[in-house]
Amino acid sequence: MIVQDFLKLKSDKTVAALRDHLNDWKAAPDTLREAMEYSLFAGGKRLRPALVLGAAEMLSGDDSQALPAACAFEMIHTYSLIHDDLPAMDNDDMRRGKLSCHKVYGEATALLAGDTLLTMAFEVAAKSNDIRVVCELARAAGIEGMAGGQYLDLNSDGHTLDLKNLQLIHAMKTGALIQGALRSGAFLGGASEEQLFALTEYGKYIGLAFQIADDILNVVGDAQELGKPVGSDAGKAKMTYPALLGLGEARRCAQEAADKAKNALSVFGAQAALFSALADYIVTRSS
Ligand code: GRG
Repeated sequence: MIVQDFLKLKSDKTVAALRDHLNDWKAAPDTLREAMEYSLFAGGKRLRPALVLGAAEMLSGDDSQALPAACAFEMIHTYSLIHDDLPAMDNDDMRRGKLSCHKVYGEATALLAGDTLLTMAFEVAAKSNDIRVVCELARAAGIEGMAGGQYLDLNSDGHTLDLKNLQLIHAMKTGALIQGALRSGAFLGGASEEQLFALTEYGKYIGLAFQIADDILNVVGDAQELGKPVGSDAGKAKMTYPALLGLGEARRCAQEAADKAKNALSVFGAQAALFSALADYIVTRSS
């Protein structure tokens, strides 16, 4: 199966399950639900749920037990995008090719839509009946993960960072959720210690490759394909891989990270062919 087909298959499953979860909350205020659905169903690659489902399937041959965790990771990711676009953070008007949530529903509703997705993600994750998944989600999204990384990133604008600090911010802000998604899929697929370690390493390196590729796309990407304007990082004097190392070296670092990710998969042999191709897709993607 090619990577695009894999992502589409896992995306379709996740979207259907997300709709079921939202329909369960019968007493939800209409406009708040609409704002959550606006961002949740605006498209996107659904990379994090695909990692949860793909890891569980690679290990156990079945991904159905991992569907609640896949939904929970996508809910957290969508909350982060809604909050990141707010004027107090990155102040972006466009996301996934549409107006940002706060541009349509106002700041207070967008803030609450994000808060609600964050909170309800834990109810959904709990449906996996595996406390390790709930802890993994909290750690990935929390102070040593995405929220902590976002704080460091916002407070580094305009300052010169060295490569070590830039990598730390990338690992926390973007890598932690990607790694947590893989580890959750690994738990649900019954991973051995060795398999869990291998998927954790794979997650570390695809997370880095993903963020470097994101930095590069912000310089040379196509706004139409990305669904958001390009050049915004330079406009905000953000420290990124291309800003620090130049485009050529940034591309080399992205490919090096993808190669390390692929090496980490050696314990799985041919079973990991899809995840291996996914590492290459992450650095060559155009959106
Ligand atoms: C608000 C706590 C809080 C955190 C926000 C993830 C994040 C932290 C901000 C998003 C801004 C950004 C551009 C981050 C870099 C990489 C990234 C997460 C890009 C968006 O993820 P994709 O490409 O998005 O997977 P889609 O739309 O495909 O789901």
